[in-house]
Amino acid sequence: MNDHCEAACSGNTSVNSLTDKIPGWNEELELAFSAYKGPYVPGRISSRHKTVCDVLIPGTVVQAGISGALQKIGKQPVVGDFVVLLDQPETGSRMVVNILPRRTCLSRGAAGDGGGEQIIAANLDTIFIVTSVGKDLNLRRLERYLAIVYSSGARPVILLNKIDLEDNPTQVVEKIQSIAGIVPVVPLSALSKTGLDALSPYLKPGETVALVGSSGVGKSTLINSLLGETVQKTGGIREDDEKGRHTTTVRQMFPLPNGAVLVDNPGIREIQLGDSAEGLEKAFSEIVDAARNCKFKDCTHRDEPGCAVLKAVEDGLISEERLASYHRLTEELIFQTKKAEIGLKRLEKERYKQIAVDIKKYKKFTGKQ
Ligand SMILES: Nc1nc2c(ncn2[C@@H]2O[C@H](COP(=O)(O)OP(=O)(O)O)[C@@H](O)[C@H]2O)c(=O)[nH]1
Ligand SMILES: [Mg+2]
Ligand SMILES: [Zn+2]
Repeated sequence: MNDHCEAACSGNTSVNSLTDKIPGWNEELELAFSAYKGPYVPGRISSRHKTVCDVLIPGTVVQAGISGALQKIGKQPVVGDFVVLLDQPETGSRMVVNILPRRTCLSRGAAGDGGGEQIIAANLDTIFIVTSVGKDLNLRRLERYLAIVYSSGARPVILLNKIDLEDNPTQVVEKIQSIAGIVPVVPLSALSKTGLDALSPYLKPGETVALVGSSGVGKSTLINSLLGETVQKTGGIREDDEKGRHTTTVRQMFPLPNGAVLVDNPGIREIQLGDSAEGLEKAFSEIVDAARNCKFKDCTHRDEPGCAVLKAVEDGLISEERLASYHRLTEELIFQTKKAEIGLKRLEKERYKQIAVDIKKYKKFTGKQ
């Protein structure tokens, strides 16, 4: 065996063995990680606490701190991140020293105060938007979720849970499908474990799937059913409330036996639309398509002459509710963007103020006026 072949072969073995041990690990990550030699090991963040992370490394889960250098440049590892760990057995300390390139990012929009986006989970392949029959079902809320999920880069799938409580689930699915476009809508019952098979295409080995949706729709029940054991408390316990007394773990990864991973509640509840312009366009693709034929390029589809969207509404091709929802979310997006800009300006002002205070202190200290 020549050197070249040996290197190539051992490279392959290491990819294969790591894909088994770190769910979602692939050749791209392997390549990115190959720059690290010595006491470094690859891992994946399975849970994030204030100053430490739980990190899945081949064979086990360990706790690790976050290197000062990473913190200094404002890079924060989040659940789902593939990371480089510095393992120092002599001191028993482990440190996350770098984050490997992210495939997808779920972020809190460029929210008002201070500006800048905050990433809350990374490398999600699919996001299950969970809703349930009955009073939780809210098409407008689903449209919002869709826009946010689209902008993350992950594939959205809508799950209609608790169909055991519904006489005509097909009708409800059709209703949801009317706003979901090409996004699949899967009816199921997490409690009685019916319809779960339809989820298997999204739960293949190496796939990372997060569940989002209002409290009480059955996310934890579904995780328990898919895992075949009770790992999550269910039934109105506010385990998804970061401030709640019952907080156990937030944004945690649960590996399935086949090598797929589930992430419960990545905190989408507090997400603003932020900079989801692209997501909004995908969630309302039929409106965007129709708008190509509007007379004016900057048509707002409210009362302009020659508006192809209004014409489509008139012809019954697009519902009035859909257009109203599009208008509402677009306005929200504009508002959030403005708020973020104001936040940034204020932050700048505060920085200058601080500099002025520092200069004053310095002058006082040196006795200069
Ligand atoms: N009838 C019925 N109840 C369900 C189903 N899935 C969950 N539930 C119930 O809905 C309640 C909330 O479920 P939970 O999993 O805690 O919701 P989460 O807040 O989204 O995690 C619990 O009482 C569950 O037993 C289902 O498929 N059918
Ligand atoms: Mg729950
Ligand atoms: Zn128009």
